[in-house]
Amino acid sequence: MKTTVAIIGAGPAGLLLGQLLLRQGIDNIVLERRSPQYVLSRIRAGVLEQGTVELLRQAGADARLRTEGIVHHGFELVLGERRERIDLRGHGGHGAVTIYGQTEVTRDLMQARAAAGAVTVYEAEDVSLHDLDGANPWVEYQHQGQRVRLDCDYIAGCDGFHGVSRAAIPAGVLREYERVYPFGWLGVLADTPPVNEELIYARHARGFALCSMRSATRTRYYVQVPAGERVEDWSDARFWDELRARLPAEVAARLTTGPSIEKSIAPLRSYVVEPMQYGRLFLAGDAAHIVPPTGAKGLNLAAGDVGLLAALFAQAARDGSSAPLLRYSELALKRVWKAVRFSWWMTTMLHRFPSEDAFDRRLHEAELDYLLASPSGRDTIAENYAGLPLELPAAAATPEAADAVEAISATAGG
Ligand code: RFL
Ligand code: PHB
Repeated sequence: MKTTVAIIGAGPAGLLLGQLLLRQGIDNIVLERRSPQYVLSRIRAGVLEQGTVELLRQAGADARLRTEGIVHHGFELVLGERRERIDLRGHGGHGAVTIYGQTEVTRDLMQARAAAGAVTVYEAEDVSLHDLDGANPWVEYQHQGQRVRLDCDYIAGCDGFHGVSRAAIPAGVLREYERVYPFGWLGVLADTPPVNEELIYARHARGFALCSMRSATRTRYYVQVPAGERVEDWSDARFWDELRARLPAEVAARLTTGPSIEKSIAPLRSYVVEPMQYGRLFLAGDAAHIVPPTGAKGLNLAAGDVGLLAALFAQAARDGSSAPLLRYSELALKRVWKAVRFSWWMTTMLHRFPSEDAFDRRLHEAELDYLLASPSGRDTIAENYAGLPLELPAAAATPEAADAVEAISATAGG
């Protein structure tokens, strides 16, 4: 088999890249280790930046998102009993996010890909990457008992944090940056009406809590739990009691509870690998970086990476040269690090750390107080939450590349 771009992983990064490339006439094959049902069963992100929505439009996968997504122009930061709304529109900007589940994004992209007749090999086992530093890389995998060789011009490693792509890069090439947090998020999905119109991020002496949603009838709530906590130890009743205890009294009084549809614990980590490319392999999404979910950035960073990569592929195709692709890592990392910083900051400000003392707590309170009292402080939070733009060099500013970049920059102050 032969294709131009072999894409490893059918998560949002891999599927979105596949669609953006197809629309530019660049053929690709996606290899996914799991079944489509398994991929769709993972409950994850729920907040899309404007740039992500725009990329989904360019991918031809935004029809349902347009009707079912819920646009929010703000969110609440809650400190004990004090409620502060962050207006994403800031000083005359148009900042907004769209509430739409990652599961639905994945489903829409899967359907768009199927409609385009593009090949996705699900349950591709034992994927291995070869000759990454030569002109003719190839991928090998096992499918339905057969060994298959896929020759390609480029490989996109979109296989998440535990994938094989990053691990295929020779030792000594990559530098890793990491912070593991001493807690996780226990998340519950339930068919109950949201407790608040907008998302609530709550800082509380008992630990962080988040009230999110998927629709007018489905909620997604999280509470911070110590690292190593077991989900079996959390009955629905215990979860609802803990959530209620961390919310302001007036909000807690309005909380509707119900049986959980899904309940899981996710560890929190910040991680970046540099560079995000090696020879003809490009890493995108969670394969290259992880952020704690506090800033709602993971899926949006994955989209930003592949939006940039698709723009550079378009330019390379036009120029008949792979030179534009050489700048992928440098350009992507600028935006990645800013989101890593913001996610780390949100996490640090809002969570309770086992190691923190009274001095740390006063500093965090003072910092939040200062920012919330200052219009530019609020704007800084709003701008980062709504999403920062991606920088592209002038050389890549051709019409298609500019389109893709504009998508990511759509939130940059309107
Ligand atoms: P994914 O989604 O992990 O997809 C990778 C795919 O690659 C496959 N794979 C392989 N395929 C072939 N061969 C192999 N050897 C393979 N190894 C793995 C996997 O099966 C999988 O299908 O990575 P991608 O595409 O980079 O997407 C990243 C996002 O999924 C992730 O960043 C977000 O979910 C993070 N995240 C959030 N991001 C946001 O932008 N906003 C949010 O509100 C938000 N909330 C969250 C989150 C993540 C969470 N968890 C569970 C970590 C909330 C939570 C609780
Ligand atoms: C979610 O709805 O799952 C969600 C929302 C906001 C976050 C993280 C997760 O920051």
